[in-house]
Amino acid sequence: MTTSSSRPAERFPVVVVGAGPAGLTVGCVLRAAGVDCLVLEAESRRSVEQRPRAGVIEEWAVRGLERRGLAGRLLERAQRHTECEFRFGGERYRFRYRELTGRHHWVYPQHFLVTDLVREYVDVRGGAVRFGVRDVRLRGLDSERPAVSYTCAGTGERRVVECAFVAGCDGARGVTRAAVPAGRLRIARFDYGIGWLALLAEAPPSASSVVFGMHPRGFAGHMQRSADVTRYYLQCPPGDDPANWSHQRVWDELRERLRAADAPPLNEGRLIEKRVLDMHNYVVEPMVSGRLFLAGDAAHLTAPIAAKGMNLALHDAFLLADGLVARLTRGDDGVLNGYSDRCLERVWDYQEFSGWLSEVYHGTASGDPYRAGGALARLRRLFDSPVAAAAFAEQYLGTRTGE
Ligand code: RFL
Repeated sequence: MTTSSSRPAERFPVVVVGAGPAGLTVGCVLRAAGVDCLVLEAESRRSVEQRPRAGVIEEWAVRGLERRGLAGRLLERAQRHTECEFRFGGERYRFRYRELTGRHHWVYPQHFLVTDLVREYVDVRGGAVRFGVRDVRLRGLDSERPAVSYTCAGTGERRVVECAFVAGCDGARGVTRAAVPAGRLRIARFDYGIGWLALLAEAPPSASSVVFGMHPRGFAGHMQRSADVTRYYLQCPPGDDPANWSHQRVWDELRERLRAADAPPLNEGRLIEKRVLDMHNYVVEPMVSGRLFLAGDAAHLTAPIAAKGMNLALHDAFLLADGLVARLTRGDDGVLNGYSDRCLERVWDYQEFSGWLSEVYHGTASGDPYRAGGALARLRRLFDSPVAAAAFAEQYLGTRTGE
């Protein structure tokens, strides 16, 4: 590889690009198995530890983290959720999935998990990481010794790392996927044509569970994050400007769309995050090219409609890390060979569920009476058909397949 670096190339068996939930989990598992790796992250440690995003973690994912010694603080601090609530037609309908299945959800803010994983990888397991890197480039992915180069934060020096495998865990806007030669990957995309105003309010939760509000003005969601921070969503036009949503307008819309008989009033608070997310999905197939293995949002995006993205990132990370450990410590290629197919099975299952749920959330406000009628039929079925309720619970909780 040609480079302006005067230093000789470093060597690590694995280079992980991206210190999100996927990359850090891979790094922690490799370190525990005695496999050296280098994590390259574009942002600072402080920035990744403070980036609020997901909150809902499925039970199997927490068990997977626990088995790998990564769930200690999560189990101490996360909330256990046993039901969710749908509001439509001015009424409240509680869906008690714990009673139906014996299973629950965990709620733990993603940046708490990332903070725990950074601490475990760097401070406890002594893993190597470079924060603030720029211009990461991949070469030789089809050879036995790929190389990753990057520019160091601060010094601006260009460095090269040779490795046996690259884990592309750099999220939806990363660079690893783009390093694959044209024509190797198929990217399936779906755009819902819907926006969500994602809000974080400095206010205690206003209900004891997740609440989904289906209203002719648009979907609204309420999700606990911690004792004094609550996430809310408001359906809005895609590409809408958050500046169009004043404090007053946000709270008026939330109150209207989440209004229901006997519902407690919303706890209003300062809005500490306000951004518009355009709801779209993609799936990259296969998730492997040569010595590059994609994981998490780098390989597939699921709009936060069904709260599945981080769960999928963890599922990929468990399989990828186990596969790399088997290959690098025992010469066993079995898990790595099946990696893409096994991940994609769960990815497509969750993608399909997101589409189904999107129609439930957004059909009422579509302006199309046919879609609105169908959405209402789906909702009613959840509460008057035990078979439909069981099927929904299975997909909502992600319990169909194990880790
Ligand atoms: P991440 O978390 O995006 O991490 C990727 C990391 O790579 C870094 N990076 C680079 N590093 C080096 N060089 C480059 N060129 C780089 N480019 C990027 C980034 O800085 C970052 O640190 O991907 P990962 O690990 O795959 O994890 C995916 C999850 O973050 C994502 O799926 C979830 O946040 C989605 N999601 C939810 N998922 C759930 O399972 N449950 C939820 O409740 C849930 N809620 C949400 C969500 C996503 C949201 N947003 C913001 C889209 C709520 C929201 C609002």
